[in-house]
Amino acid sequence: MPIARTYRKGSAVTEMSGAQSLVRSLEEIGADVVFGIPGGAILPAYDPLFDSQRLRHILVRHEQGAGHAATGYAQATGRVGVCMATSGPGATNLVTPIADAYMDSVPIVAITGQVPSGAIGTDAFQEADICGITMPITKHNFLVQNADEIPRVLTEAFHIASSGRPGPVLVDIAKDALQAPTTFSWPVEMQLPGYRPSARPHGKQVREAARLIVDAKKPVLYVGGGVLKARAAAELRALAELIGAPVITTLMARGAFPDSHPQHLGMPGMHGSVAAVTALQKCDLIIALGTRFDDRVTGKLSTFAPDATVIHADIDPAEISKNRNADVPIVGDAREVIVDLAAAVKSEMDAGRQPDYAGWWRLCNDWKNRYPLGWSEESDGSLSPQQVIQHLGRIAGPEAVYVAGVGQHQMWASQFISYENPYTWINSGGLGTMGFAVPAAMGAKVGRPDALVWAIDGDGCFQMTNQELTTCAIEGIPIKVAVINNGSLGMVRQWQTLFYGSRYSNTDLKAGRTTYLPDFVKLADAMGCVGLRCESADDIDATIEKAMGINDAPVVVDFVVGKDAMVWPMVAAGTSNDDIKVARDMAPDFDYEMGEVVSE
Ligand SMILES: Cc1ncc(C[n+]2csc(CCOP(=O)(O)OP(=O)(O)O)c2C)c(N)n1
Repeated sequence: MPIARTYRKGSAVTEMSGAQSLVRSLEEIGADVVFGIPGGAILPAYDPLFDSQRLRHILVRHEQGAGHAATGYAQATGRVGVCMATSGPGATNLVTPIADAYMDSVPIVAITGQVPSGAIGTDAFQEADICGITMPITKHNFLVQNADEIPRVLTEAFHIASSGRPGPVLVDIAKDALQAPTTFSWPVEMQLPGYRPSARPHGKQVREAARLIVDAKKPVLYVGGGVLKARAAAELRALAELIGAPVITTLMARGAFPDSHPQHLGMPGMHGSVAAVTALQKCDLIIALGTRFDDRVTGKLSTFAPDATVIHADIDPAEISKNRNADVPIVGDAREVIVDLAAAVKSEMDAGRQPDYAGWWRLCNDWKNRYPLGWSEESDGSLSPQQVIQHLGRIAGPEAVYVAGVGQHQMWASQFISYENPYTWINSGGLGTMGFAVPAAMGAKVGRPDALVWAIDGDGCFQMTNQELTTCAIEGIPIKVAVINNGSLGMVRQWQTLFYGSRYSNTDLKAGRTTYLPDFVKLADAMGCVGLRCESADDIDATIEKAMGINDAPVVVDFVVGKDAMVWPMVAAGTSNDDIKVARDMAPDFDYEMGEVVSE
């Protein structure tokens, strides 16, 4: 978000406290929502916040919820999410969501109170060196001990969070700085001499990339979350259709390219589609856009895409050649890169150099048709989690926003819902944070109140942060939650089945009990939500439709599903993508069709 646009020019210099200056700065920057919990050190800020007409404060039940809500808000809207906490335990409760936002490059600003400046370093009550603690998990952090600095630091924090490669910024403000008298005028000038993220790609590199694209026989567009951050879905589609190459979207990029598009092969990686994983593995050219060759995508790195030349475009130069050497590195904003690349490819085509991928498409389409995503029914007749999620996606539709927790349900939600639009899929990709879904869905719904927001959560994840449903009920945030309740820590159980001889050490959440424990319907009711339960395939659609009809309260649907379902395909951790399995001990049969790709 270009912060400068939100400046209101010409305000007079006004005397006020540091705390008032903080609230005014947030208002002037254009923030509209703060998720947080007060406490001693941040208390001065809560007093003027009480009077603000432009800032809505949402009182969460746990600071982790505030942080994930800020992330959900940012991911759904493209604006900076804001969370606030007191010093010590308030601040340390933000550590997980800050790390989560850092891994997924999400622009959030976390504001924490700090003990008075004279007490810093004395082990004062509720003192924690949150700047030190969050140094490696923030894009930048500030310790403010002088009230006069508050407007400038806030301006810089929002700018750093949202520009270049987005990320979390922490602003820790000593209590005495909040209480001290200061003057306020707006706008303020930023002092960031060393911070100049470069958005414009280098023309020579782009032309080189275009030449490789038209010469390639087996290219793949490997699209990551950076394309969504750059708001470049439309430009991506134009480029993809111009080139005509297969497209794969990572877990962080689901929705950046329509799932229904014939050029889409699906998601790569550990639980990616056979077509996407194999195309990446067998291609001769990777066009990587806003993506980082994460280990979950590459599998065993030394065996990844052995024949591929790599074009790697990213706004963060540190990503280029970090994991896989880039033959053509392009540093720049994904939207600018895509637009320039399309123009350069067009020039090549106009000069008579037409790409020809017909042979490659025969292979890709064959993999796509031969190995579609699917599942087998539960042997004990219980509800299939994949079926629940697929029906939810069909009924809620492609305009809804889906927010997942972490585990099997997250992978199924990525696989079995058809994402047709950008910003309709929000999840914790890099950190894999259980407990993400409910608070992130709350933040998404606050940011986009008109959107239908469904959290798809596991029963393990749900038990980590469901208390934010009370926040949702009180604050009028009617999210819907589908708890995919398999009674276990399913993803860990799956690994125990496959790699630990089915020894289920500490993954049975009910320790063998057959009762509902906890009873999610009663729990929902206790938190001011409507609770529903579905245990049979015949009731899936009616239950979802019933939930869809309730819009004056949050809804929790307890889908009681079988515990033995597994996520397939799978590339086991540390193994090569060549060893992808479509089911237990079942590898796809590639032998018949590989060989030289020749176009007719
Ligand atoms: C905070 C945190 N703790 C532990 C893990 C390790 N972990 C990954 S998936 C998973 C199980 C999740 O269980 P559940 O929410 O029930 O989802 P399911 O896999 O059954 O769909 C665990 C424990 C994690 N990712 N995050």
